[in-house]
Amino acid sequence: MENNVLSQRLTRPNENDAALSQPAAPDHAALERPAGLVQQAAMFGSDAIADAIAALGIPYIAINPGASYRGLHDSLVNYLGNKCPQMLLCLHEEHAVAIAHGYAKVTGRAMAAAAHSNVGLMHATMAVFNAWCDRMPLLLLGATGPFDAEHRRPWIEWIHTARDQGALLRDYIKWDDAPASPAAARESLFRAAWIAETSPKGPVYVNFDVGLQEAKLEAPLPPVDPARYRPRVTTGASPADIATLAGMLADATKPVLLMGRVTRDIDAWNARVRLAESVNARVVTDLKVGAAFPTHHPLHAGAPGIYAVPEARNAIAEADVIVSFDWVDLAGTLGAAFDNRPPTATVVHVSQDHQLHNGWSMDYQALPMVDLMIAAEPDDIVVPLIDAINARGPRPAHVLPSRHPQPTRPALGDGPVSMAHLAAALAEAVTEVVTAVATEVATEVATEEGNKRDTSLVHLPLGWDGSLWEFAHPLDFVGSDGGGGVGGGPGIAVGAALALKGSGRLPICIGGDGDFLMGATAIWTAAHYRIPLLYIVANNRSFFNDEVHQERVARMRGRPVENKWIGQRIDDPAVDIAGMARAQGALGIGPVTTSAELVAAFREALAHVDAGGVAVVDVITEPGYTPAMTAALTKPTTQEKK
Ligand SMILES: Cc1ncc(C[n+]2csc(CCOP(=O)(O)OP(=O)(O)O)c2C)c(N)n1
Ligand SMILES: [Mg+2]
Repeated sequence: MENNVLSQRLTRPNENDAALSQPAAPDHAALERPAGLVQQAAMFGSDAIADAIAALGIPYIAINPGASYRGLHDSLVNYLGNKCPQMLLCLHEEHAVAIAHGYAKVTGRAMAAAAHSNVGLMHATMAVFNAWCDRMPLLLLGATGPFDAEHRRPWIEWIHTARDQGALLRDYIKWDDAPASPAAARESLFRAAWIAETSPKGPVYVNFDVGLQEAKLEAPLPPVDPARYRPRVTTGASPADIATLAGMLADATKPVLLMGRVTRDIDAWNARVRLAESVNARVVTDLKVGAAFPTHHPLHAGAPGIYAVPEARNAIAEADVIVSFDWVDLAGTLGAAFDNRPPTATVVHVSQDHQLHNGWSMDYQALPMVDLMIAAEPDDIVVPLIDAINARGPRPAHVLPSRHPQPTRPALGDGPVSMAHLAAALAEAVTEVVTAVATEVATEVATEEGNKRDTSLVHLPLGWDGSLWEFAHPLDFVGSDGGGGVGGGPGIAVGAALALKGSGRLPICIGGDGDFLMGATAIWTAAHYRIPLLYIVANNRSFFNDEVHQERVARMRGRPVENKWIGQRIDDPAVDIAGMARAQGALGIGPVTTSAELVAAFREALAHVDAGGVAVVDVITEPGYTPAMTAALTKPTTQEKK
C-alpha cells in the first residue's frame, strides 16, 4: 500500500466538530478524533507498521496502552488519524482480546487488539485461550524491548523485556513473530492476518520491538498489493469422498447430522436445512458454538445443550450413519450416547481441526472413532453433497413431523426468578405489543410467534436451558466463550455488539454473576463507544458451578453437604451490580427479585439500548442447571467406578 494513499485518511481540520454537534448519541466513528494533524509520509518504523495494519482493512484495534508500543500508538493516532483501525480503549487487556473475539464470532473476521509488553500480554492470555478454543481469528499485537540493551531505559524497560514473549502464548495461538525491520513487520502482519483467517481459524501474535517502532524510516517501503498476500484458501472434499458420503446418507435409514463449528452465513444455514430434509436426518446442535440449524425444525433432535440432551443422545444411539460437521467433542458425545462402547453407526467426521492440535493443549478432546474422515470446512461441502445426493435420482418424499412447539412459558408472579421466568419475560419484552381494544379498555396482547424482534444472544450463562429460546437464524446465537475461561462474557458480548451495531439486530447478553464480576469493566468500553447492548446478569450470587462440585465431593466423602456454599457465595455484602453499571455510564437496573417485575425492567432497559445505550439488568436468579449439565458435572470418575 502506498503511503500517499493511506495518508489521505488523515483527519480534516474540522472533523472534531462532528462529535460535538451530536452529543446525544454520536456514532463511535465520530469519537476521539485527533486534532491538528498534518498530512505526512511515513517517517518512522511504527508508521510503516500502521500502514500495514490499515492495508489489512481492519476497522478496530482494541487496546490497553503501554510505553512498549508508544511509537505504534502515536502512528495510529497522529499518522493514520485514529481511523481504520479506530482505537477502542479497554480497561483490561483481557477485555481487549475478548472484544476482538466477540467481533469474530459475528463476522468471522479478525479484529486487532494490542497489549503492552509482557505484563499486558499476561493479562491478555486468558482471553487468547478462549478465542483459541473457540477457533476464532484475531490479530494480537504486542511490543517489547528495545531488544538492543544499549537503548533500554533503566529499570522499567528491563523488567518489561522478555527474550521470547511469544512463548507466553505460543501453545494456544496459530502463529507468532517478532519482525526485525519495517519491511519484515509488514510481511509479518500480512502473514498473520492470512493465517488467522484461514480455516481452521485462530488467534495470532506479532511482537514489535520498541527500537523498530521508534527508529526513523530510512526509505519508504515499496508499494505492495496486500490482497495478493492473502489468497483465499478453498477447502473441499474430493469428488470421490463426496460421492461416498452421498451414498452413505442416501442409503441410511436413520442418519444423524451433528452440526458443530459452522459459519454465520444464512445461505450456508439454508443449505444445511436442505441437506437434512433431503435425507430425513435428525440434527443435533451444540450450545458451545453458534446456532447451526433451526432449533424448532422438526428434524432438530431435542434442544441444543452444552452436553447433548436425552433426545439428542437417543437419536445418536439409534443412528446408522452419523456425520459430524466439525462437532467440538465428537468422542465425548458418541461416548455419552453409546454408553462408552464403540458406536454401532458408521461415523463420518468433516473437519480440519486436527491441523491445530498440539502437544500442550488438550482442547482437541478425546480421539473419536471415525470411519470416513473428510478434511474440509463443513460449509464447503454441504452444497456439493446435496447435488451428489440429488444426482442419485429422486428421493422418497418424507413426511416431516410438525415443528417443535414454542417453549411453554411459566407464569410470571411474585415468586423468585428461575431461568425459565427470565427467558419468558425477555421473550415478552422483545415482542412488539399489539394493542387490541376490548370493550372500553385497551388491552395489551403480545404474541410471541408473530412479531418478536430480531435478537442475537451474544453469551449465555451455564444455567441456560437450550429449550428456552428458539434459534431460527445463524445470528440468533453466536456461541460460548470457547475455553471455559470465566470472565470472558462481558468482553465477548461487547465485541459481538460492536459487530452487530447498525444491523437491526438487538444484542442481548445473559451471563452469570461470577462471569460479569470478573469482566465487568468491559461495560465501560461499550458505554464510551456507544455500542448498544442489553446485558442481563443471571445473578445467583454464587460461583454456583463450583457449589455443585463441592456438593459432589461432600457426598463422595460422606461429609456435610450444607457447607458447599463456603468459598462460593458472592454475598454479604451482595455486590451492587446495577451500581457497577451506572458507575461506568450504563443504565443499571435491579436487583430484580421477582418475576413479576422482569418485563417492565427489560422494557426500560430496551428503551435505553434502542436509544444507543448500554443497559445492565441485575436479576436475582435461582441457582440450578439442566439435568444434562448436572449429570456431566457430577459424572463418576473412573476411580470411583472401580
Ligand atoms: C478463569 C476461570 N476461573 C475459574 C473457573 C472455574 N469456574 C467454572 S464455572 C465457575 C463459576 C462461574 O460463576 P457464574 O458465572 O456466576 O455462573 P454460575 O456457576 O453461578 O452458574 C467457576 C469459578 C473458570 N472456569 N475460569
Ligand atoms: Mg453465579
